[in-house]
Amino acid sequence: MASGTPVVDIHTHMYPPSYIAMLEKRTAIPLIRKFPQADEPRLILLSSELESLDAALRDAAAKLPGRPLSTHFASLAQKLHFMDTNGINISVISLANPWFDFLDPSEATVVAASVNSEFSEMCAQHAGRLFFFAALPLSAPVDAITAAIAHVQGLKYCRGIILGTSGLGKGLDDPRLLPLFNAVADAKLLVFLHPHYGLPNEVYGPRAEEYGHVLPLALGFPMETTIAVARMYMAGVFDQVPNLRMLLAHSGGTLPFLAGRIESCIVHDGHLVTTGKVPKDRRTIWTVLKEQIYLDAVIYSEVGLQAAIAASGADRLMFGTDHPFFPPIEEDVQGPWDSSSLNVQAINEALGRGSRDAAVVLGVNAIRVLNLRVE
Ligand code: 5CU
Repeated sequence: MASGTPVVDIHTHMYPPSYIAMLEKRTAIPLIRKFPQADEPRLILLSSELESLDAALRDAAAKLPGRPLSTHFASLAQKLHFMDTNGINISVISLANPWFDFLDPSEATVVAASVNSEFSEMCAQHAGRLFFFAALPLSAPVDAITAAIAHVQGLKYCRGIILGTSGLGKGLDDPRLLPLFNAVADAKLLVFLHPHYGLPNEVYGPRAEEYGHVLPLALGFPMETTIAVARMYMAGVFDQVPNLRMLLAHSGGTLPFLAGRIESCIVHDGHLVTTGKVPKDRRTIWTVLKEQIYLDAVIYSEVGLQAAIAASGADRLMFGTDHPFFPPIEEDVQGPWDSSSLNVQAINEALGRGSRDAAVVLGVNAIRVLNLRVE
């Protein structure tokens, strides 16, 4: 990393202790479960992990489900240690998936307020090094969600909202979300869009278990993000909420690569064109990418990053690590992580080590866009 360049990690998660305690009590995913054959408890989050969870509950010799719940998920000291060993000056931490999506409406509001306050207090312990994206109680009534937006807007270190793709249960093109998108935009909070639900498990085929987490994480997650944003675009959400600003996880899924195809499908859709839904002066998805969307640089290779740069511009890209997911398997987890250094390497290869553009992506953009200063 170029010396003097502030490095900001905008994609870095935690489950604070109160959230961990909640998952330990659950019997349906997301949950935390101990298995006699492993030292660390297992964190089971994804529907694609259900089959291996069932198998491990039946047979102690079966492969362990989910991922180990290491101290990296819940310990603030560990987050700071990770930052120090990976050359990261500032982190914008966020609750990891699936946020509060699974909570009963009767408890969502109270749990969200408490966890968001917990994030704020963690940031206060390391003022200037930590900021956070809050999460909303999306299963609660709309009035309660609006009140939650006002609550987090008032938290000193909050810089945005982390949001999944399910919205109020029907996706992000749901018209009921418009007042909420307006409220978030008016509060000048950036929406960090992050996947969780992936694609239906059938897509991965009957042998999916043999392939570990590769298909749901490498392909399911990015496609989920791509489809969610394409639905928002097709529904006109970006035009209806012009001051909405979104940061897309994993360099926008496949959006930079597929934007041209989306455009071509729009202008060649006879029904859309003849019913006046493709006006000549519409903002194309390319324009929305350059005006309302930021992308993280969590794509692990120069090729993907070049697509993100071409689509949104280096001034709209921000470094991230996805810590504590993707720990080293064979090296020391207390040392540098290659899931972090691969993203630094991609930035250096795409933009030139030590260049202004590399510095901008590594940290300058995040500081500017998210106002990462403590007044
Ligand atoms: O490994 C995983 O399942 C995940 C996850 O659930 N969320 C995330 O941000 N990255 C990886």
